[in-house]
Amino acid sequence: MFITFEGGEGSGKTTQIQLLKDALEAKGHDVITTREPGGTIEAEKIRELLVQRDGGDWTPTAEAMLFFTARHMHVETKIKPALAAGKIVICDRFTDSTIAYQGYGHGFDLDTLNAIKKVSIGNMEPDKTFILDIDVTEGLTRAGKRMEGDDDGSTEDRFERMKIDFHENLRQGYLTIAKQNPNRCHVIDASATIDDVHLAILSAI
Ligand code: Z5A
Repeated sequence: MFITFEGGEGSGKTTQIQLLKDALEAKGHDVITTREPGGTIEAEKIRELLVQRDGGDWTPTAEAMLFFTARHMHVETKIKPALAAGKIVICDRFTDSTIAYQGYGHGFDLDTLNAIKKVSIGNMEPDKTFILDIDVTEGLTRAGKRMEGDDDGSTEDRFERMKIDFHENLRQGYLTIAKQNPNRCHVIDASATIDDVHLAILSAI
């Protein structure tokens, strides 16, 4: 089974992925977690170009193709082999992020994005997607809190620094994706406590 987590900044994906992994392993499943952009050596190199503050001033087309180049490598060399070996793969972000961020957020043409997707990964789709939905200000406050703490010295904040309107468009984009894919996508209220969000995810699984 291929499970993805989606949502805006500070929605709690990383926290919930770890809890779900632990719960599935406790039931005897073989689980790997991974993330996008990244997940393989090559894709992590592309991640640096995309998310670092000084990663580069990409045109929208170049940026979209870089996300899908990383995704192609990730799917071919990590996700498909793990699924073939019977593992559950839980991925932090996947194609829905590109549709939401580059498409609904930045206004990149959705038909062009879907054409790039087709060339890059064919019909590869997750079996289940959890969209962690949270009020934009609340999510950004959570993400900001973490940045102020500066515990890891991270400068991966190029997207977090964008304007609030962008984040609102992004949130609505995710809700539209969920409506268009009701069997695959579950919208989870991410403003609840960590434990309650986890229970909602387990019950959907
Ligand atoms: N991007 C893109 O544009 N196009 C694409 O195709 C892809 C990505 C794949 C990197 O993503 C950036 O790339 C991302 C989109 C863009 N933009 N940004 N930023 P990322 O996944 O690496 O980065 P992120 O979205 O910022 O994720 P994050 O910082 O790792 O946040 P998170 O995983 O959603 O949340 P968290 O780390 O689990 O929690 C954040 C804080 O909130 C932390 O202190 C938690 O303890 C706290 N938290 C979590 N849950 C709760 C609850 N329920 N209550 C209270 N506090 C909570």
